[in-house]
Amino acid sequence: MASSTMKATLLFSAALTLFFSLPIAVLSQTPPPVSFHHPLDPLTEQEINLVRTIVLAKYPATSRNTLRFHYIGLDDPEKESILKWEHDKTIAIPRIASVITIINTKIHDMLIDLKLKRFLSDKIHTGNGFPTISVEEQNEASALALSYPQFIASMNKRGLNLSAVVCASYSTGWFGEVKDTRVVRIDCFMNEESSANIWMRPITGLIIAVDLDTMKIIQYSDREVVPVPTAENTEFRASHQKPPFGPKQHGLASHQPQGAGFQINGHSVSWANWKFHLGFDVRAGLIVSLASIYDLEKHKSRRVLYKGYTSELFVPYQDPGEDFYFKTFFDAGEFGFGLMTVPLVPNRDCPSNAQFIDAYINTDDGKPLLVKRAVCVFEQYDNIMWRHSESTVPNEFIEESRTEVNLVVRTIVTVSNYDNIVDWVFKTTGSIKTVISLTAMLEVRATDIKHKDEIKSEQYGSLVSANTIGTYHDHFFIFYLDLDIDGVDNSFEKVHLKTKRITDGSSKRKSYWTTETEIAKTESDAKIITLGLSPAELVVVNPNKKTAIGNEIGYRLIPSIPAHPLNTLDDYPQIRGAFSNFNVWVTPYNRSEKWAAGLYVDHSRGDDTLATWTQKNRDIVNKDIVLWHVVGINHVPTQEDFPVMPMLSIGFELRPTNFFERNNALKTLSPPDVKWPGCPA
Ligand SMILES: *[C@@H]1O[C@H](CO)[C@@H](O)[C@H](O)[C@H]1NC(C)=O
Ligand SMILES: *[C@@H]1O[C@H](CO)[C@@H](O)[C@H](O)[C@H]1NC(C)=O
Ligand SMILES: [Cu+2]
Repeated sequence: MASSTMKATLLFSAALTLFFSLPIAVLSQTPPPVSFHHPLDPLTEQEINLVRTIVLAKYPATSRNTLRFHYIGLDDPEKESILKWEHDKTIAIPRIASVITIINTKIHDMLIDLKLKRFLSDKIHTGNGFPTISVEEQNEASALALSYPQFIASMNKRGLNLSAVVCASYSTGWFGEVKDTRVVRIDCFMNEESSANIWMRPITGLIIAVDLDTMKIIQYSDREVVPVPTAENTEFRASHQKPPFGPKQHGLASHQPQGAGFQINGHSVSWANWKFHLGFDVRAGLIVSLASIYDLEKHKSRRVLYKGYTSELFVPYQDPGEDFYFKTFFDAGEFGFGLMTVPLVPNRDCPSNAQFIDAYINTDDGKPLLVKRAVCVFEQYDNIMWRHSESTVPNEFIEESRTEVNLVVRTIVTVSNYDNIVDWVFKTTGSIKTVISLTAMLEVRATDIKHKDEIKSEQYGSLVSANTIGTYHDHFFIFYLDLDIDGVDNSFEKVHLKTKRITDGSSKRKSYWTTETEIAKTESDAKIITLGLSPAELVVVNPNKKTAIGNEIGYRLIPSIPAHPLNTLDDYPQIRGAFSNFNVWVTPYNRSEKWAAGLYVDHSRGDDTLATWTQKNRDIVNKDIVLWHVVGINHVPTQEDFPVMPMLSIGFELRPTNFFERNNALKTLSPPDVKWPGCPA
């Protein structure tokens, strides 16, 4: 949730100065590489600057305070034209920027043609909800508290050192208000020398609300004084830890003497039998597009995924008290998954054999900001792809296996206290595994309770340390998966596993199970809650293509461990986050249905969500369809989540299901053994 930490401004590239200082001779020998331009490439630094110039030319007299850029991104090219372009690169694809600005408190939804350098449209949004809150606004709002006289008085009353107080801003959602404005709440924390772990040291009991349009504190109340939990045992920096240390760990390295087995050309990646494109967006973060796998037998590349990304992340906390009830965050729509993407740390976040891709996001004055190493790509040795020990044949013992090397695409989105590690893992067998790992710090409330025996009333969380309640909450990620299984027109099937009784005495058995296939005809048929689902395979098939022996070509979703919301359907956050009501949804492809909680999510009212779109109950048979998958956890904090929470991973697999004639594991030879320098073979 919310962020107030300033994106490092040190990230601006020094590449340009370097380039011009090169001697001429070098320049003439190696002309600067012309980067391959793909129509799905994210907007470049120059293009973001161009957007700014065009918008400021139309609204010249406007100061930064009354004109802010809340979103600058690539307007999705028409899918049809991209599919044609793949076969004929001479087809001109328009290059259009989608821009959301707030100008004098009016929300403008703009389309700008970057080739013609002009506006295509400029509409005022009059519906519910506001755009993503900018990082700069959050910082300005958070800073207001520190100079607010009543706040200073509150700190004095508590005996807290004002210079050691830091504040963060939080989106406030919607709770049935008839009229609402762009309001955030501010929470503050102690940041003393003794611990950098501010999240374990909240200053509980204050209500501070800021109107972002006027940038003023509009509500302040000091409700109760609760002691700030002590810094003891909360510090996380290794350099500040005191002995004893343990357990001891040995070094381990990835070493590829043959070099990387993948190529990155601009934003296009090819590796083993896979090809795909990696886009980036300030709202979605990483976008995987045009993923196709080469079929050795059919001698061609076959499409699996047209586009996949995290459409939203809903994190509702379960403390209904005055200072917590509003904490029901939408990390993509309110804060921007791309805006919150952090530069990956080589050898820490990604192994030494990784390659990195930079990204540009926009600041709220419309300027490009470089996020170095926003995405990494690396090969990972995973031991066994397939193996067998054959001991049944007399006088023969065969041990046969193939080593699995996977390709991982990783990005990390840190929204204040929580870090979300998103991995897309490609396997030569055709599977795509998507793994979300949560780590970082809990969102806690201070209490005077020091021991569980003292708890006399509902605390809405677990006591994770003395004076510290780790609030119950959920994380619901929703993935947008526009699968195109060997072609655009697909259907969604539920293959039910059904118990059959044997009553006629034809077998010694009393039962067996078999399959019954149900084709989801409309959107309602495809809404699935995986918690408690009776066994079924969830398969996206291409009903127009069959294998040589007659099976429908498909890919199935092996869902994540089930997570289901427990809030009632009429609770305001749940209306806004209604996409989490089901784990699986299927919709007909619609270019404007991208954001599962709506386009304008801050203070949204749930009238533009996956749940409202699918009320039309559209036909989904043999059509271009999109699969949406909700992955999540209901989080009951424990003492091991304090003072930091190690990675907790959840994920799903898209697995070929009668897509290939036979498994390609046999033809995928294991890579050669690696000889280490100085080691006997
Ligand atoms: C107050 O906090 C600041 C910043 O952490 C620190 O430099 C200063 O020494 C603190 N003052 C007292 C009296 O603790
Ligand atoms: C596409 O989505 C938009 C937004 O939900 C909707 O207004 C429009 O009717 C949809 N088009 C179709 C053909 O369903
Ligand atoms: Cu959690």
